[in-house]
Amino acid sequence: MKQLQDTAEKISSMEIRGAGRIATAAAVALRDYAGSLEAGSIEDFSRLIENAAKLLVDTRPTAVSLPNAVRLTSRYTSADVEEAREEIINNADRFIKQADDALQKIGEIGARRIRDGDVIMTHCNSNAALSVITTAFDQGKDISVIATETRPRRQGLLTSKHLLDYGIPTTLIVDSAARYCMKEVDTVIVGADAIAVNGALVNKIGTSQLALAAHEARTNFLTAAETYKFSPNTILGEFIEIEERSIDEVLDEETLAGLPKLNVRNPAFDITPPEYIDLIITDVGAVPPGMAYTIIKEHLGWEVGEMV
Ligand code: RI2
Repeated sequence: MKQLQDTAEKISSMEIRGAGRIATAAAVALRDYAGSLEAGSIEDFSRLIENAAKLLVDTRPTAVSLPNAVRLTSRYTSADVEEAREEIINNADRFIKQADDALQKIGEIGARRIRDGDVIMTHCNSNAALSVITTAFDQGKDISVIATETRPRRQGLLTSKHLLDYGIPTTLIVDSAARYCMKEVDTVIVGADAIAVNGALVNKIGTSQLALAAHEARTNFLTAAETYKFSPNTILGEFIEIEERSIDEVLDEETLAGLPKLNVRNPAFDITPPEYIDLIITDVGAVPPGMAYTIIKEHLGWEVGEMV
């Protein structure tokens, strides 16, 4: 239980962050919890697993990778505690392996869209987008990257460090310089926290501004998204909740104290409409946003009736 709570706390505080990483961390936490919990009956087991799943899912509301990972991991069919435990452990191991393989496939597929000499713009810090960029570089393509700073938490610094360590020339810009710099960019590639059934992309705040600027400049705009980042619940008409985080991330306590009448907001994600997205690079192929429904139906493995 302690380890489960630790993981939940780390996801909530963003010590563990990134839609893919939080999904994998949740699968690991559920696996270890299922492996060690004591339950006298399948009913007890079921209640404990449901509570654990809820604890993890409630940590962050937007990245659909989290509920998808929890749902795929916590399913079992047996009415025997030991067998159910085993099923969850196997589900988690399978999810973790598939998530890892997906990153590699996204890299291979996405790298085909990157040409020798390209300047790539990226936003925030996405393992999936980085997989595309580093795979293209590994193929010998002479590329460089413009990384946006990504206020307020400045994940662009993580991206810049990763790329520089890899040997890829990288320029950091403030978020508001994105449109100014767009004329130098050949391709924009970002990650995804969620893809809705209409192909809309939910990703780090500021993504939609990049998409708008790319659209205006006729620059390719790609998102890299594992299939487990597509949202089944949007088929039922549900909205994807946009997380509003603490305003302490925007301004420090002293500044806030000096401006008691100032309203500050900190939405963590925004929505990019499908018409601004050229392709979604998934582990099962590079698809147009209009294919989102098919991906959800064919690759997420549960029926609408099961969700309602
Ligand atoms: P990968 C991150 O969210 C960013 O929005 C990033 O684009 C997305 O997750 C996907 O990241 P946050 O956790 O799964 O920083 O591709 O709020 O690594």
